Amino acid sequence: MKINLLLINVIFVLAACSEVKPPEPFGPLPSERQLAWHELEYYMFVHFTVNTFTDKEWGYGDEDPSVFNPTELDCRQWAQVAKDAGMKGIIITAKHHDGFCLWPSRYTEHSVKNSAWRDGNGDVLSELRQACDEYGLKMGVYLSPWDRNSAVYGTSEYLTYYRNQLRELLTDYGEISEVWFDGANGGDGYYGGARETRRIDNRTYYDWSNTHQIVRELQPMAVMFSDAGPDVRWVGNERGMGSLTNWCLLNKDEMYPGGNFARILGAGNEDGNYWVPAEVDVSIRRGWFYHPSQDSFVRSPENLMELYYSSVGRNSNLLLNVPPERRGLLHENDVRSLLAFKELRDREFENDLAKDKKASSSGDRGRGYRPSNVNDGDPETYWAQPDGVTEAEIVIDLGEETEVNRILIQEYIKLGQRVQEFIVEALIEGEWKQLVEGTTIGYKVIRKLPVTKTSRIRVTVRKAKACPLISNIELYRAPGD
Ligand code: FUL
Repeated sequence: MKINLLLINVIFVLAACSEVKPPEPFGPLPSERQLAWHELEYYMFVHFTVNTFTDKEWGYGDEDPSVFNPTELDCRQWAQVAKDAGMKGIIITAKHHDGFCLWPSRYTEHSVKNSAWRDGNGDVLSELRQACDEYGLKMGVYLSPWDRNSAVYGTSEYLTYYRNQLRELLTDYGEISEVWFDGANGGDGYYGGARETRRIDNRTYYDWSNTHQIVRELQPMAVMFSDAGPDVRWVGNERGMGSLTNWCLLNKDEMYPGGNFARILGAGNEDGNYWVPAEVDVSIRRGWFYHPSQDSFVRSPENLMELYYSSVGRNSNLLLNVPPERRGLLHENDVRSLLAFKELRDREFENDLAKDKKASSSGDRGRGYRPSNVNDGDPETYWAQPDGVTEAEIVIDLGEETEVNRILIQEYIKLGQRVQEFIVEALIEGEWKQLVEGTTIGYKVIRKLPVTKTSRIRVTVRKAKACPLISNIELYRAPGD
């Protein structure tokens, strides 16, 4: 009996020793809150304030609060549309540069409490909170650092005011998933009646590191966006263009919101020492706010599809702005386009041709890291190479001649972003033909391929910073080319 037990123990110990060691993390890693953010991929931006009623993009700060009077405001309509469009959340301009607050802030009179809407008893933020909860959406807030209404803007007193408002937003409205710190800063404004130009030093004025602490303390899972992170970075343009080479890494120590870094922000820094992935913010219309004159200039579903490829398809998240109109509803043209885009997208990625097909590779790390991990539908499993091996190829055998024209690839980013160069090839009449040459992968890339009939697709990582870890490969035949 004793001998048998001993034997069993020995077998267990031996089995444990033969377990393949997981790869070591490489370079900066995403935090838990950043990982959750990556998975959101696509969500709605809502620009709404007095500008909606004054037909402006940047309010001067001297608006009479009573102009804010949406006659049919219904945040549930926004949430319903976001949900039906496949978006995962809504980020709202709680306060834009005009200083008008969509919630009844205790620290200013320039807010909904002095508007005609709901006789001054309304609170857009709490209505949005309820709607997001009802539809299972995340909620984020944009709190403009620049405030053209505040009499104290430009002095140190303003910082206290700004932080008090931030605390209100982060305390009174449930779980906030993202806090958006805009980069536009300083210039002319009403400033409590002074009507003058006030300049601040972007670098020092806001004492950002202490402002960030407030967010960490009150909403530990919220990511903070700005030109320079700390958690999510601007992509460097408002045209919806993610960069083909896109590192989730940034040397952000020398950067600050409103600085002149657009050139760097697209690609990030290959040798960056922080994980700060890119978010693409872009509007469905020409302006950020609603203007009746733009009703017929709403992006088409096809155009939105292109935006999706140039953002989510390039290792970025897509924050698509859909501005409510004066009733306080999303305009029917925008809604139509968004929902048609959802249908297009569903058709585009309807049938993953790689799913569960035979995958084989030039080599792998061993048990637990086999090529079949790339198409098992489990984001937690990945195909990995032994330490030190930075080139690798994997072949997906489609079983029969099949038309493909899209490929989606994901790295297992929990252990760092590694791939520097990759190619995709198809086997055609016995020869490998190159379809795509790429650089970074990161959380996700989706690339269009020429329509190709083939039985095998090969993905080769040509260069990586450390052994590549690929968690997912999908293949599609999207309609058209
Ligand atoms: C910019 C602002 O000045 C625009 O009004 C808009 O809010 C955009 C998202 O960010 O910096």
